[in-house]
Amino acid sequence: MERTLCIIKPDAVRRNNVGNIISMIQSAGFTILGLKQITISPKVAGEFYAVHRERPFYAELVNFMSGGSIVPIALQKNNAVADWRTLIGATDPAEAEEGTIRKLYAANKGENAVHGSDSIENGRIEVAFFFSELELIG
Ligand code: 3AN
Repeated sequence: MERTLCIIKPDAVRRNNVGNIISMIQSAGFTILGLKQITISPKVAGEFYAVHRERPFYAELVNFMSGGSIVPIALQKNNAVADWRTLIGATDPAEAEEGTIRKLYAANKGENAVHGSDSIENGRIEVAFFFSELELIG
């Protein structure tokens, strides 16, 4: 079964939207395999977003993601990666469809409430970045 990684980002945690977002995840039929609230260092945030190392927003992104609590959630579902991307909406909330998580809860392109893996392969890699198999329900 396909896996994808959700991260509820510091902006959404700060605005107390964790419960609302989890409710949307469950209503959409995802199985939550693992979930925790943590803070990460700039080094760990930098590793997670290493693919964006050359992008102009990299330092801002690392600073933002290590600047408050985050809630990584391992999700499972048929077609989990694409269905989660559909539910979260476009990177820029101004372009996100009505009813999507980013339309409802994101402030801007940088502080955009949630993360979603962009491929099946990255879904597996990113779930493993935050969770050991022992932390995931079988
Ligand atoms: P997505 O999160 O929709 O997959 P990506 O992979 O293009 O979007 O970007 C990863 C993260 O980098 C975004 N979630 C966002 O936090 C940040 N980001 C993307 N574009 C910008 C930008 N123009 N300015 C600031 N931050 C950005």
